[in-house]
Amino acid sequence: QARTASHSYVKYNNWNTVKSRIYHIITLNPDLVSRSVIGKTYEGRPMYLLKLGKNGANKKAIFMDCGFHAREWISPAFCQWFVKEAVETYGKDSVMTTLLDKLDFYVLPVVNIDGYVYTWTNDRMWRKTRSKNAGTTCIGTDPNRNFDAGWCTLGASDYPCSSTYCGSAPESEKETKALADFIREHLSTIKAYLTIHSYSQLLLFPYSYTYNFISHLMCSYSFPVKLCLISSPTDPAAGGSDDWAYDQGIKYSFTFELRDTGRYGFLLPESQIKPTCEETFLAVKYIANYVLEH
Ligand code: ING
Ligand code: ZN
Repeated sequence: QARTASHSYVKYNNWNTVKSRIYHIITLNPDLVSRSVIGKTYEGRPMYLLKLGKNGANKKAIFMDCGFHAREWISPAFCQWFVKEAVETYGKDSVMTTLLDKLDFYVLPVVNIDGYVYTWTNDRMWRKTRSKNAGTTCIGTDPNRNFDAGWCTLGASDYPCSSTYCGSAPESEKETKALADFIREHLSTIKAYLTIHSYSQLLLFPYSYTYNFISHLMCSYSFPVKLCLISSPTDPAAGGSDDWAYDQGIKYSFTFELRDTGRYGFLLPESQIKPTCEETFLAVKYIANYVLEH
């Protein structure tokens, strides 16, 4: 990967560029953003987690991750956008100012870094992690089938060559284990879990591993009609992180499927980064505000 590429929020950025932008943002906003490492990927890359918010006691937190699936490039683009927009509107926009004063956002900009790098260097349509599987040359596990939520019972494959391979066990992947460990350790503060995917323009809520809807349907919480209308169950699929987070007691747990509805699919043109991030930012802000008030 070239180290020279400069970062842009309206372009897709490779991992090195994302990494240096993260460093840059922290340096410029030390009172709002900090960084920790929650683990290492299979190929040994540090998994950076950003914490956004003013220092304060007993703050609720919202956890958001991007880049589970390598080819869904709009997803990491959104996490980067979110951090930028939050920092830039703090002190200007009253809602964002309150949110960062009263809440912490944990943002994991890319979960599956190895896969993301691989989509830049080798195969644009790669989805899974890059871990080796015993007894086959097929590589990788689907990180969103690798959580302990009805693991591998539905909509997942136990065949390592499948793009929805559930892995050898729940949390077999270093990336999913690191994420799950962090959430388990912060369960007393994390009130919402948001995971950003693409594509299809849906807001999904638990459960995906059974046909049962959760008792805490968003609409019954008087979420705006706009969000309710795009809510829809997916085809059942077990082992997803939103279902797992919900089962940990995080009742506001959602999977965002960003643009588009299929015309470009994973190859969403860069001209759509800005509108996609703007609309998604509004939704995340809305949910965060809701969580703060309930
Ligand atoms: N969609 C999700 C996937 O992992 C999903 C849909 C959400 C499945 C939650 C299971 C649980 O297949 C994409 N685009 O990745
Ligand atoms: Zn996905």
